[in-house]
Amino acid sequence: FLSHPEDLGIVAVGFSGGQCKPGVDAAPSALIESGLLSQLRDELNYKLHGDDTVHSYKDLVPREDPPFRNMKNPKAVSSVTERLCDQVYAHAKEGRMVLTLGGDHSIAIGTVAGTAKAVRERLGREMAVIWVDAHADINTPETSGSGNIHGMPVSFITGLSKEEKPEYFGWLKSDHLVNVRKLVYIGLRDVDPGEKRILRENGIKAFSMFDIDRHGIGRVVEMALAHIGSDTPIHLSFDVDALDPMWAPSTGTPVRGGLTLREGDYICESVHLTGSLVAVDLVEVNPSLASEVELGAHETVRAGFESGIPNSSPTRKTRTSDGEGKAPT
Ligand code: Z70
Ligand code: MN
Ligand code: MN
Ligand code: MN
Repeated sequence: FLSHPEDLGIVAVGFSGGQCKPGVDAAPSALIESGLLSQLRDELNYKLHGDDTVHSYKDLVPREDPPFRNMKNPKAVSSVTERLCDQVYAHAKEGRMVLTLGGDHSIAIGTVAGTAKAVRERLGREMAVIWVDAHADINTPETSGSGNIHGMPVSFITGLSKEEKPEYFGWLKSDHLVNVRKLVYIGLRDVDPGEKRILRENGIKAFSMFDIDRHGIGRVVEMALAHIGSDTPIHLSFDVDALDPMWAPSTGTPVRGGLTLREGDYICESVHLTGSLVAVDLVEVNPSLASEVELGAHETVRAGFESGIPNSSPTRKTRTSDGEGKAPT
């Protein structure tokens, strides 16, 4: 689906307003300082587009931003994701894969909206989303107990949450949205009661840690891809808290009993191998939240680094002599 498989659009989002803990806005710089972009450029031979600067979107964050329908920082998150949607759309419209470095998971409202719209326009088809996370992030403003928008992005991008007012996500139109039948979760283990009801009532496909224990990661990814259907563009939204805190302790809401580093890598590698991957988000890395695990922040950045790169799959290395990447089959 990519007209330029060797080109990669990079968007670095230093934004943390979708939740309450500072520090997740520092993740893009930490990932870049640890060498993520230079590895993509120099070792994996991607041509990077977009600047190396981290966007803070300070101009979009209003001084006064009282809760609206129970959402915290609603205007800030709405206007940042609206801008981000345009940035991601601009890359995707050119036929590039897009890698977005978050930031908390609320930013996926913008990234998914941007790719969904570009995929509709370029390819005339609906996109699928694979959401790798300990959490379902599908609360509506009304079911959310916390009011944190990083627990709600999936409800907005599927149209389960709706709002007319443009300053409160009313900018989301039907061409930004993803069908609930094209959504699949991997890694769930901390889902709110209201979210369980939403998943059940909408028949949303979800592979929890229980399913991974039962079937193994290989079979789970196979079933997830079968659910999406072949020949469907895929947006992979990867919350680093899907990984077990042993591998990724520096995140706002660590939940024990998660994916091993290899299982996380395996998901990314397998999805990339399909040749249908059009965008990746890497979110919720919080370098400032160290833990009792030695070098927690450093390890989390490294883990995010490994899982965030659409790399190490054989297709990346399949190149023709003139340097053009061959479309994966
Ligand atoms: C809870 C909520 C969440 C990440 C926590 C938690 C959501 N379901 N997501 N950490 N990454 O507040 O809605
Ligand atoms: Mn090209
Ligand atoms: Mn999440
Ligand atoms: Mn999460």
